[in-house]
Amino acid sequence: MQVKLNLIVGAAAIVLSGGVYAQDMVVKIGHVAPTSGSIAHLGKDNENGARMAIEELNAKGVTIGGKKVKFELLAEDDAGDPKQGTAAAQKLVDSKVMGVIGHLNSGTSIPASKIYSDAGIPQISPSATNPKFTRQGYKTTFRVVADDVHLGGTLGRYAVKELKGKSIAVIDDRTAYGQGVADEFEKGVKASGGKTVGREFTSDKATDFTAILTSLKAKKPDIVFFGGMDAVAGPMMRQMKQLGIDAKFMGGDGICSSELPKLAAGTMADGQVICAEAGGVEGEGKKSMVDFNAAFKKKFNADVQVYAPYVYDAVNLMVAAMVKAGSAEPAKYLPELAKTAGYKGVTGTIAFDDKGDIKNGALTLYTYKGGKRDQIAVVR
Ligand code: ABU
Repeated sequence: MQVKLNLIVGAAAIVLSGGVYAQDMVVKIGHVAPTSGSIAHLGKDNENGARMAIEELNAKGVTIGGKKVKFELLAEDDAGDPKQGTAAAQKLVDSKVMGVIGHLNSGTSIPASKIYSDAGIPQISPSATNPKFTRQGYKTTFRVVADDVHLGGTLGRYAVKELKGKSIAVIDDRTAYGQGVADEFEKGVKASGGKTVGREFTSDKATDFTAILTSLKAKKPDIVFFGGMDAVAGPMMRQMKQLGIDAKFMGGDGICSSELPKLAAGTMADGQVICAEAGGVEGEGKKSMVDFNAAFKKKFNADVQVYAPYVYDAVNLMVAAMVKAGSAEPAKYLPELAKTAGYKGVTGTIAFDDKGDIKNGALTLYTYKGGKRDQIAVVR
């Protein structure tokens, strides 16, 4: 049985039993990602990154404006669906969160950003890469990863200049992310003097790609680029193998997860896949990421998928802005958040530009060997 002991010290009542002192301030931070559906493994990865940050902050003890703070994580599932995304955003606004980390998808982050902007609540996405997210003129919208212009363009150039692709096919899932990154990839291919031989599309819920793959097979692609997520990419690779399409498989950050080899069910050859995470660390910065990955594995008994460390940094830099401002009130700490520069996170040094985008964001190119991600290079 919990025994409560109330002490009167001056004017402040202190409750010793529950770990929350009466003079503490509770600060709610929202997190939104799809923790149900086909990319729930990615949503849970993001949510765990937020959980880890919040638990560490509470264990360490943070004081804002002279008050000891207890952070509470309000985690919502938007299932990667734009309508559920706006409903989750409204729920968090109504719950009086002081800031939001998320959403995971561009297709949910973009419509939700209007709701947060109208409510004056800062939102940092750790993974939504569609450029529109930060180009709507909202002062509340931030992103700690590079965008699809950088991601798709770099992969397009890589396909032509490094992989020497001569016959490049492109597929996208018609989402804000998938279509956007595929468009940027095509631009990158063409700007490098390369050629695309076909463009097909599917959906983020499709499981049968026979028709589009059969159509592309006739064009003898040496590279297939897919704009979409790993849950679709895995079965697509399986069907490519069944149809005898012997091509490199490329994609953006949406396919670049630890889970992809499992989703491809043994059909992925070493070095066949090239993808890019929309961030990365080099040199001395690597240690912090390696340490984070080890701590995450120990805590959750799971490998980082892609973006847990970026979520972790997003929570911490939001709190750093609150501490600097001496207030967790959105209107008070938002100017400090916008001024973020030289913030040393586990994902590198973070500074925001005037749109709320990361300045000089990095990309990490990966392939897979022996069923594990294998880093090729960090590029800017
Ligand atoms: N950036 C890949 C996954 C999230 C998204 O932008 O939809």
